[in-house]
Amino acid sequence: MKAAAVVANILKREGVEFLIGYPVNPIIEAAAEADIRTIIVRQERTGLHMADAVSRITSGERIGVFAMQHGPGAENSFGGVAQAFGDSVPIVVLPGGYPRKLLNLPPNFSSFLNYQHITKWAEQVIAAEAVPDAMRRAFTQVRNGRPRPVLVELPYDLLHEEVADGWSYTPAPQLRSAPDPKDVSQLAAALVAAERPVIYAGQGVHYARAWTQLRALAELLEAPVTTSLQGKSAFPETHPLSLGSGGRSVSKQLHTFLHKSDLIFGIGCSFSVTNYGVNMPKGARIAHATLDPADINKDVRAELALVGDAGLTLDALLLEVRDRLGGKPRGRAEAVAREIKQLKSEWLSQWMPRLTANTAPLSPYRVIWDLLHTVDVANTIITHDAGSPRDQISPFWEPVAPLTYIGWGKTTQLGYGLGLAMGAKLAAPDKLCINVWGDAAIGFTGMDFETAVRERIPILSVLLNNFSMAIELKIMKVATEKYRSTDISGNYADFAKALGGWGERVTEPGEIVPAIKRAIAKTREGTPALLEFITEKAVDFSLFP
Ligand SMILES: Cc1ncc(C[n+]2csc(CCOP(=O)(O)OP(=O)(O)O)c2C)c(N)n1
Ligand SMILES: [Mg+2]
Repeated sequence: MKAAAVVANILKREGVEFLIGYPVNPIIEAAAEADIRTIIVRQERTGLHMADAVSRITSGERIGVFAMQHGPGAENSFGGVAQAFGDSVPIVVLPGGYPRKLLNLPPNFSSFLNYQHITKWAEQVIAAEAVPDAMRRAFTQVRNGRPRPVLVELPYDLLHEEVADGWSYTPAPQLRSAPDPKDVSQLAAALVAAERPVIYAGQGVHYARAWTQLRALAELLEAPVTTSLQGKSAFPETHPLSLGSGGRSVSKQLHTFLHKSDLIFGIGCSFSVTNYGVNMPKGARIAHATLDPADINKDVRAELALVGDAGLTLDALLLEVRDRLGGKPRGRAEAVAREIKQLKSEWLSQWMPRLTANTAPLSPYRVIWDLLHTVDVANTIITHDAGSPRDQISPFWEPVAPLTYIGWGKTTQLGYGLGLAMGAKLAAPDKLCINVWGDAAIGFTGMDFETAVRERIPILSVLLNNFSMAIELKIMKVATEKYRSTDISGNYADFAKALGGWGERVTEPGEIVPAIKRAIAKTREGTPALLEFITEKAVDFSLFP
C-alpha cells in the first residue's frame, strides 16, 4: 500500500469522517478512495477553522483533520494552526513536505521547524515504514493531556512510496487522570467553608463532557456559576445560579459577584490573563482545577489546586462536598438567586433601549436580541467573530444546552467565525449553525462562503455591516479624519448571491425577524444564507473596567 493510502486508512480507523484540505496533497485522493468525504476550501485558514470546530463540537471525540501542500499551503496555514493553539483545540494537521532530497534546504519551508511553537507535537517523517508509528504518536498526543494541535509533515515523494505489507495500527487510547484525593479533600473543605463561592468553568468542562457534574456541584453548594468565553454553554445561562459568561464585556451580576466572592473556583480553565476574558479581581482567593499543571500559578496565584480531568475532578469533589454537607444543600440558593435576579434586571433595564432600539441604521444589539428570540436556542450553535460583534453578543446570548456557543479569544483572528460555523454544521447537521461577524471580518475569509454553497454546508451568516472598523475609531482618529483609514465598503448580500447562496440586505428594524425566518427556511432547504444588517458604528459595550 502507498504511504498516502496508509495515512487515509489510519484516519478511517481513528473515526475521521471528513478530510478538509487544499491541494496538492496525495492524502486527499487517498482519503476519497477510502470513502472519507473530502472537503476543499478556498484558502487553508478556513479549512483549519472548520477542522477546529469539528473537534470542539464533539469534545474531541471526532478529531478535525486538515491536509495541505508543502511550501505555500503549509505557509498559508499558519494562522489557522496558531488560532487552534491559542484556544487549545485538538486538531491533526497534515502538511505535505518538499521531496526528501530538498526537504531541509533553504529557502524551502519546513513545517517541522516552523510549527514547533504552535503545536504540542510536530514530526517530520522521512521513511515510509515510519508512517503508522508517526500517526500513532500524533493521535495519542492529540487525544491526551492538554488539547492542542499536532502536526505530521509528510514529504511528497514519501507519500507515493510503498509501505511494506505487515504494518498494523491500533487507534490511540484516551486516558484520563484524576487529582490527588488529599488535595480534593482540602479544596472541598474550602468550598464548603466559603460564604460567597463563585464557580468559573472553562472549556475543560466541555472536553470532559462534565456538564451534569458541574451543575450538580453548583446546586449542592448553591454557588453561582460563570464561564470563560471558551467555556460558554457549559452551564445553562437561564439557570437561576448563572451569572452569564466572562469575556471582554460582561454582565453586572458577574462583575458584582466576582468582586464580592471569598473563593473563586476555576474548573477546566487556564485563568490566562487576556483582553477577551473577565479578569479576576486583585487579591481574590483562587482555587484552580485544570488538566495542565503548566497553568497552575501562571497568571493567578492559586491557594488551592488540583490537576486532572475536569469530569473526574468534579466527581471526586462532589463526593467530598456531599459528605461534608450531609448530602444536601444548606438553603442558600434562594437568596443567591434573588441577588442575581435583582442585579440582572438592573443591568438589562439599562441595556433594553439598545436591545430593542427602533432605529435605522440598526442597533447591532437589536439584531442580536431579535436573533436570540427568533431561533430555537437549544438547537442552535452560534459563534461570534473578533471585534465588536464578540463584545456585543457574548453577554446577551444565553445558551441553554452544552456546546451550543463556540466562544474564543486567546487570539482573535478576524474571519475565524465563518469556518467555525461551517465545521459545526458538518459535525452537527441538525443544528442551526450561525456566525455573527462584522464587515472587517468578512474581508478575511468571505470567499469561503462559496465553499459552504458548493459543499452543501447550509449555515446562517449574520453580518453587521457598518461600513467601518468601528472598534478602531477611537484609536485611529487622525488616520480616519485625514485618510478615511477605518472606512471599508461592500455589498455583501449581493456577494452572497453571486456565490450561489441566499443573500438579503436588511435596513429596517421591523424587517429583522422576517428576514431571519426567511434565511432559516433557506438553510433548511440546504442553501447557506447571509443576512447583511446595515448597522450603526456602535462603540458601546457592557464593560466594567
Ligand atoms: C487578523 C486580524 N487582524 C487585526 C485584528 C484587529 N482587529 C480587531 S477588530 C478589528 C476591526 C473590526 O471591524 P468589524 O469587523 O467591521 O467590526 P466593527 O467594530 O466595525 O463592528 C480589527 C482591525 C484582528 N482581530 N485580526
Ligand atoms: Mg464594521
